[in-house]
Amino acid sequence: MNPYVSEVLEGLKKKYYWEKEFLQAVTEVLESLNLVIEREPRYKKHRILERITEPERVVMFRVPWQDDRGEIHVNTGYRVQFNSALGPYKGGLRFHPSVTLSGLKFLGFEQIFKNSLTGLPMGGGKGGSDFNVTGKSDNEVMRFCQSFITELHRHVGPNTDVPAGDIGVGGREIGYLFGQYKKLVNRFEGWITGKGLYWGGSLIRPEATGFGAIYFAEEILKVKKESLKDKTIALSGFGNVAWGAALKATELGAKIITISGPDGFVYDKDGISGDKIKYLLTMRASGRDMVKDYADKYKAEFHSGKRPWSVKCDIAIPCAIQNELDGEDAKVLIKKGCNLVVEASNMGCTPEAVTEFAKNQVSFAPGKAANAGGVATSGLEMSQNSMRLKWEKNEVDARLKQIMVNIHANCLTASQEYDQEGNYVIGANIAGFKKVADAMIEQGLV
Ligand code: 2IT
Repeated sequence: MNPYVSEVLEGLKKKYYWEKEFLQAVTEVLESLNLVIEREPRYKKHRILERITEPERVVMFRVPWQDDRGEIHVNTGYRVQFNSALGPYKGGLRFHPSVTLSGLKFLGFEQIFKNSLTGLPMGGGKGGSDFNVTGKSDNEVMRFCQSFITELHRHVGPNTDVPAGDIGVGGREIGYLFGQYKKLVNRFEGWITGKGLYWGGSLIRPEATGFGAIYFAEEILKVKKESLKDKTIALSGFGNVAWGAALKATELGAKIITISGPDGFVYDKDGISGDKIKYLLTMRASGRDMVKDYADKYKAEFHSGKRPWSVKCDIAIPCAIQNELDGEDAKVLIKKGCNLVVEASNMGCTPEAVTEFAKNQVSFAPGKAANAGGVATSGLEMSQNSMRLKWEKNEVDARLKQIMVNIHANCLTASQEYDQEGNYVIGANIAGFKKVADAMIEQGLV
């Protein structure tokens, strides 16, 4: 490893030794940058690696709220404003009991490079809370969101920091956050994306992450002179991302055979298509957070407490949460013939899984490239808000597709330039990094 890269990594491992997920994400990115650091001395001269791994700002705050019985609860809220070299901080809010500062730092760090890859003017950030949405009434969720944004509103804004949804934050939560912000600042403005279609939201934003991942998969298959037609796909999750991926993949002739939730996974040998895909939305809206309901309704196999990676498939697309596919899962998938893995979730695969894919010539698309369609369409929502215009569905979809095609091409070109052709991890990290690093140098030591 390049001595500068290892010096920075070692320093971070000492300084933030308890931040496991953050260190995992940083290690992957920095290791990919070895050759760039060697070929381009300006990055060391300007100490870009130390600067880019430290958030510009972290806001952490108390979120008190009352449940329907009048009991008081307290959660922790965060916003990691990681990097604003390319534009206002941009990235989702995650409400989930597993949320920690380490997790949000990993997500915010990834978001810098993902947003850079989209080619749109967006910096990187992430936020959220350890609040558990599951089992809460609408009123409880509303009171929580109002309390959360009553603090956070002073740190965000259309030209400062533009949040969006993520796990646990969907249309309902974005509505409550938006309404309270508007009341506080007395301005109707595009400071958050994923808004409702009648009040500033963009068409295709709900579908965008899943659509984008499938467009990216198509591009990889094109290089191999293949297509999605008749491919069998295993998905995890059953939320917004899995839903969008299922819609687009089935439209292009592929067959979806699994979805999953915290309770286990469903194997539907007949394929998940048409109304069955619509039913994912019903399950999500029920707030139960269970996929067994699908198995009961459509008489499909349900595997309690298991992940879907033991099935025979051509393509695996993790759509749920970080580290949801590990080295052992990878070995099983490979043995059963899977030869393409597309991360629609952020850091869905462990480093051991990614190593297995590389060893076995399985194509692998990292999340920061493959799931960039979500934030890219958020960027298009920001553009529409700034222009006070609303684009047609086809226009947004065509722009999204073009962005994914460009990201794929840029990753591939970067991998070739650095003698790692077809390594999308290295390609994405290098292509994403260079623009941000050069912008930081051009903007001086801030
Ligand atoms: O991980 C992600 O890219 C998102 N949750 C979407 C972020 C955004 O600002 O749309």
